[in-house]
Amino acid sequence: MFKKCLNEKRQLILSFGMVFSFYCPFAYSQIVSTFDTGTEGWLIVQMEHGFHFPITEAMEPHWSANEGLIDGGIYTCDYYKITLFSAPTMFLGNQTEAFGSDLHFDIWISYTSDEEWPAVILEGAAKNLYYNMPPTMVGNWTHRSISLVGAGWRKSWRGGFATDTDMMEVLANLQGLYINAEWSDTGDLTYLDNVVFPGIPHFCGDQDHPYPEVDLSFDCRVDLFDIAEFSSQWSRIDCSSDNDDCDGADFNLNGIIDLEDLSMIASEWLMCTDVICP
Ligand SMILES: [Ca+2]
Ligand SMILES: [Ca+2]
Ligand SMILES: [Ca+2]
Ligand SMILES: [Ca+2]
Repeated sequence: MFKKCLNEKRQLILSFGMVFSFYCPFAYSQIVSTFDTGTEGWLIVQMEHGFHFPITEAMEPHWSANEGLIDGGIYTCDYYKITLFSAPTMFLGNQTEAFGSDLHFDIWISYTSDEEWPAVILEGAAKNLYYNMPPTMVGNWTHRSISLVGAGWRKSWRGGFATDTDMMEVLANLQGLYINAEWSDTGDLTYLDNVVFPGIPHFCGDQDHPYPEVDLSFDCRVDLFDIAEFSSQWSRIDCSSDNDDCDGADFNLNGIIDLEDLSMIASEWLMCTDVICP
């Protein structure tokens, strides 16, 4: 048995068996996180007791170069009421192409209360879907494969079963993909590796999520960060291609930064074109 989260790392390293996973040949586009060199944008988030939304906290997971199933992996202790791994925006947005395919991942848990809990939660624009499973064996990497169809999914932790239509609806505007890191009533220490999602990678700046015209910070949002960058260029009269049109702040390309450019920010104020927008 493992007693505490971080105190037991030595024991964990010794216990890591190499249980390799097998995936089907890749016939469609997919999004993959193998964590070989870092956390790849994943977060640890908090859900309320009972696996209720909203998500109320977030932080970066721990990363280890050699404690994944293969090379690097991410892990978390039991930091929150309910602690979950949260996928980056690349996994989100319109993922209807993923319908009918399988989500894969490898997970390693340290503690269990031997109860069935949500293994994966999908957050949609108007509804959420939960896939309950018993815990994996403590101290063993276990491969999980979960079908992205209605069957087997529920509309809340203990709620009614979902239909294919529910799954299509959620995948059409996927707002969150969460893999549960809580498998014990007491402390947890959970590792994750090799997440394979059969969808299309989405990110700010791609064809479906272009930068707003006045997005100087290139985050697909027009907000105070852009105002800050714009202010640093204010009243310049030397904008040209030599200085990238005053680092992009000369929106109307007339060589000067003035109220006309500011009014263009105003016209796009709070615009969001990101994969997830508030
Ligand atoms: Ca890895
Ligand atoms: Ca716990
Ligand atoms: Ca911006
Ligand atoms: Ca101008």
